[in-house]
Amino acid sequence: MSYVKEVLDSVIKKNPSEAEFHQAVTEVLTSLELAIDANPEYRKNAILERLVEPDRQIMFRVPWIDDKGVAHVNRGFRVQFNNAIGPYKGGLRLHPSVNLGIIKFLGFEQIFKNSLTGLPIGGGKGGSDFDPKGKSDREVFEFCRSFMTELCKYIGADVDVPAGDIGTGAREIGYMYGTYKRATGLYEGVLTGKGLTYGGSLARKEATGYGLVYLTEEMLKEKGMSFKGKKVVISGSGNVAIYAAEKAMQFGAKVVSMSDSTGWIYDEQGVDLAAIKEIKEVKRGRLADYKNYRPKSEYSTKGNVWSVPCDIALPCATQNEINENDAKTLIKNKVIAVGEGANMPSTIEAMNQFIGNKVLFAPAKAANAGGVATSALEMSQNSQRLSWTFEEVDAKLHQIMINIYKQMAAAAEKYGKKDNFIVGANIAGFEKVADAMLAQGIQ
Ligand code: NDP
Ligand code: 2IT
Repeated sequence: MSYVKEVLDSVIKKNPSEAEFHQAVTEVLTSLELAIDANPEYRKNAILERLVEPDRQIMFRVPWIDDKGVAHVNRGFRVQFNNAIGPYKGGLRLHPSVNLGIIKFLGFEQIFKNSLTGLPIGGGKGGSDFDPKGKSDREVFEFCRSFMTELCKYIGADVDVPAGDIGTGAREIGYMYGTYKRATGLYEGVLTGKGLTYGGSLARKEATGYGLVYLTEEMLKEKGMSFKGKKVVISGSGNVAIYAAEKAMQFGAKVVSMSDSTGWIYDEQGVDLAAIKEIKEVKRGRLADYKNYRPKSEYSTKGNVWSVPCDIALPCATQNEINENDAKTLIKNKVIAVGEGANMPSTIEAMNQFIGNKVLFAPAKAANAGGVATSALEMSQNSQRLSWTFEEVDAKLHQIMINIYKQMAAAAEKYGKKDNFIVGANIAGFEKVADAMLAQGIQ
């Protein structure tokens, strides 16, 4: 049996009922086979067995009291996956669907993504099944304070540095930072995505979406194309989606569709991003309200945005939001490029459709790495006790995304898989981590 197959079988056997983790490991390991076979040291040193087993998985009780005085208990997670190249780094997801398998898939992906940034950050992820939707600020504060009261024992600026993800934005990071500072007495860069008045970095809010468009633009450029004049469809209307839309528009594209977890909009004129920001960022409302801003737009709760004909598709909501049929629909409608803003938004079958039909496909761990890369830039600024300008950070982010494109394109070509950026990104991310693990001995 091949080494990869052996490890995959063992992951599935040892971690039953972690479907998303199985999917992420299957996707990565199968695409690493060429690099693994080329270097017998990996097997001899159990590199894959060590990569798929987190350094540690922390699970804890998060009790909090709502506005009516009723007590609730959520489950908190932090999976510290791999710190071969730097302190654990990765976001905190707050969503009712969160479970150990989801946090492990995200933490596993984060190892390779963080390696691709070229910056010294290891892989980790955390979160809770708490649902911030419909909660008051006070309730969110109560939850965040309780969550960090326990989490603060396991993290630190040189140990593990969490950040935002679905459901965790500047408000939650602020409450958590305050609790960490109070509990430990330390004023340090233990979280990223902080507010600008207490150590946050300019351009972090925009970074994931902007980075996604920078990398997708690079991929198009290589084929003599660009965003200019293209029709773009984006899923989600959260942090990643909004700033992907903003940069795509700055690059001359027209964004015609966006969505949230209840429905999606179609606006033939191109979406009014100021309206979307007001609905989602200020009012924390629903996209159904968009019609009040643009009466001629359409809103639907049936089907999804992938039925809208487009040149470029940017999934920016959540995992497995593009299945094989969605991919076929996009291909039938002549999509040119897909850039993954969310983590693992395409199923393995959907990815195979894109690659098999020569759609330019930028996989998540490369395409959305701009967020964590800029988090690492925030860590650098915190360590230096300096703040860089928006332009400085944005220029560094742009260069990092160009470098990621070059790395994944070169690795794909080196292994005879030109333009297969799934293979390219996985191998390029893997090699650096594996070499660091080999150098540090069996740990
Ligand atoms: P937000 O919470 O800001 O926004 C998430 C958006 O996706 C919302 O519009 C939300 O709808 C929608 N959504 C979330 N879950 C579901 C679901 N189960 N079904 C349908 N729609 C859903 O999160 P982010 O923008 O930060 O994250 C989006 C994706 O990008 C995630 O996959 C995340 O892991 C990934 N990512 C985020 C980074 C970051 O820096 N924030 C960095 C790299 C990747 P609604 O408004 O109804 O809740
Ligand atoms: O998935 C991701 O890369 C993130 N949610 C951002 C992580 C970070 O540490 O900025």
